[in-house]
Amino acid sequence: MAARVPVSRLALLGAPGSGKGTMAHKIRLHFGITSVASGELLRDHIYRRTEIGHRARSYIVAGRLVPDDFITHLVMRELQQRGDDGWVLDGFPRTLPQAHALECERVRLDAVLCLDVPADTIRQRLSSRWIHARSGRVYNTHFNPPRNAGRDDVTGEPLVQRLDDRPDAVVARLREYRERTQPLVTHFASRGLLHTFAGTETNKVWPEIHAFISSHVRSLG
Ligand code: G5P
Ligand code: MG
Repeated sequence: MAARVPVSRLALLGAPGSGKGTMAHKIRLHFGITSVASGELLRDHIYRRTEIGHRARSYIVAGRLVPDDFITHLVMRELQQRGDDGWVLDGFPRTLPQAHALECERVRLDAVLCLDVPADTIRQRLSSRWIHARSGRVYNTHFNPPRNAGRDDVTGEPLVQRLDDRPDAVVARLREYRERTQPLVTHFASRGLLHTFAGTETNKVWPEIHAFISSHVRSLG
């Protein structure tokens, strides 16, 4: 049973494959704080073949970030629907204009958790990631394999690889991260919000994040 916590507004920052989605899942299980994952929102639109999905698809396939105003609008709409509850932002903001847009809208962040994982580890993880397209459930043939190979644990439906986990798209995503997202590290550090967690194994980093959130949430009192 997940422990309920007072309002908490967190953002996860980190390269593709650094484990943002995996950590967001653990945070929900342990603290009951649900996530708003910008990539998941876009993939859901692509799956449902909406106009938004149609616009986003070519950027995602190429491993490029979608335009700032486009994703900001989508995430802000989702946050408004959540009301005053806490949340974990997974994958947003990831450019300076996106961070400024949050500030302009007076959306308060309590802390930014930055996952620092080496590029070699990331490439290995992404080449063995499989997802259930309809729900977004994530598996990894080494780390958290499905109970039946190639099948979703809940529905039994076939798993697929993400459009942007091909090696050339991964190279492009890592470049976008270096050039457009890493400046946020300095930005959030200067605001006293940045907390970095380094490591190559999620299960070894998790206890540090768990301890941080436990003490941080209490201190919000
Ligand atoms: P996303 O969806 O935000 P990325 O590229 O930021 O995508 P990604 O790939 O979803 O991030 P992650 O969530 O950080 O990675 O990592 P994860 O899925 O939890 O873990 C990766 C794999 O490693 C999984 O298979 C997991 O099981 C496994 N794993 C975890 N821990 C371990 C471990 O300890 N050991 C091992 N062996 N495996 C492990 O964005 C996608 C696209 O959407 C657009 C862009 O086009 C973007 O490229 N987009 C935006 N564009 C502009 N602005 C934004 N804010 C945007 N947000 C999304
Ligand atoms: Mg993710």
